Amino acid sequence: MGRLICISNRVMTPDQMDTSGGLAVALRELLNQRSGIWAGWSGQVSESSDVDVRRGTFTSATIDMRREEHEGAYLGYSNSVLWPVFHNRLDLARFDRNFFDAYMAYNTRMADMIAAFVQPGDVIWVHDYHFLILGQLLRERGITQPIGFFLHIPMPPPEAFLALPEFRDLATSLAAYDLVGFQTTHDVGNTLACLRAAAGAELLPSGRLSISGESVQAGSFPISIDASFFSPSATGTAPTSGARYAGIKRVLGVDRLDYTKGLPQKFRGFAHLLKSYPHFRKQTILTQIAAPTRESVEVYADIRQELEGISGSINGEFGDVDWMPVHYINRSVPRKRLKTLYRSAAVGFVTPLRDGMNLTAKEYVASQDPADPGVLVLSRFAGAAEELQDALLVNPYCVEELGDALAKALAMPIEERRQRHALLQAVVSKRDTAVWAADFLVQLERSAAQARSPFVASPAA
Ligand code: ADQ
Repeated sequence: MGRLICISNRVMTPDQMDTSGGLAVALRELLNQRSGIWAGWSGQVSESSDVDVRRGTFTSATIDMRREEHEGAYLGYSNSVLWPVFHNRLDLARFDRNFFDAYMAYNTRMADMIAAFVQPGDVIWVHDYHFLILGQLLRERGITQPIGFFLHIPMPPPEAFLALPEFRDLATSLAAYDLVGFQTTHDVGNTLACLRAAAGAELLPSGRLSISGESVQAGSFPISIDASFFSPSATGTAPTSGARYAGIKRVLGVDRLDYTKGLPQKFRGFAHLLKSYPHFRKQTILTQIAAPTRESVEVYADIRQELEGISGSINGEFGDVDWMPVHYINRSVPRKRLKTLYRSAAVGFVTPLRDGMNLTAKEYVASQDPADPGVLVLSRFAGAAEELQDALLVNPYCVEELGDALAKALAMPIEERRQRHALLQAVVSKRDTAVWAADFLVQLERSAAQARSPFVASPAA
């Protein structure tokens, strides 16, 4: 088996013991097994061109971003253009030609660094929207090894994709990969529609997509979590969800503080519950953990202020000396604490307006006591909804629907809670992140072999 080279925006170094998430754990395991290289951003902004290489059970290779790249490629093109457009928020996109130039410049420097490492037999796996065009830049440097790409965020419909001034370049650059992976079958459908509209792509009888004389395989690989970490039978787990917050049922939200996560609507949905179902007053609280993120992008500062305003007004309207309905915590919490919180919550309230997958939904399910599980209320527009059909699925834009779903969840009989949870748990525990990554890599090598086989019809044949 050849070495694996992973490229993602943030990177773990071999000396970093504390892995913050399931994906980091899974990638580290894979890289250990395949004496791989993890390449990306060091997290530092400087004018240095040095590559920081650290060797351990795997190797990390990182570069600093130059100030112009940080502003133009990272805060600019990645997070103020691609992120809003791919989440169908054209109104929040900031189109600026300099952003794309900086994105190209940063991807080019990353391609140069990786090209210097690649050896025969290596397999390359590029992650996410920060590096959409990296595959093409690697091909231009003569790299013929298998290259796969996985998009962690949703693929937009063509109406949004075509609003990107660079839509043609982005669409054709995907043809450089052997495999492009998405979170859901819906994303794969959008990809086909976008590539058709942007670059005249066609679906070949082999199932591959042909774009500008090249062919690429597209597939759905729903990402999962490290379910065993969250399992209630794991050591160090808190009391069951039966022992609720002093007799009060907790509705829990855990999100990055991002406009895609639908937090204002979520808060208003909770207010609707208190207004329309007054018997739940003093019987329930909403705990919202919201980790600050991308604070130097203006819209992120706006949403923070908006949420402080809404939570204050709900507490002002409904709160009492002995009960505050909204507990809004504006920071990140350690994963062990998160597990305890998930376990103690009667309802997992996960209502993004749009989300690639949403790992919180899966983590909540995995943390429940099967004998007395809580209820997952989940947005239809989270990628996770494609698999988690037995959650209470809601329209996250409709505040009344959110409040009604909470009322239903809080009153749900134990038999129904157990039944729904068993079905959801079966999905979550079926494939963990390690299985997800292994599936992707098997498909990648298969697709690369198919593309290089003289017996497979090429698009021109
Ligand atoms: P994110 O948008 O970051 O990821 P999500 O899938 O919810 O969204 O993952 C967040 C992770 O961070 C979860 O593991 C969660 O536990 C943790 N987290 C969130 N808020 C936290 C807090 N306040 N404190 C501590 N931990 C917190 C992107 C895409 C998603 C996709 C993932 C993985 O936007 O759609 O599911 O990548 O592919």
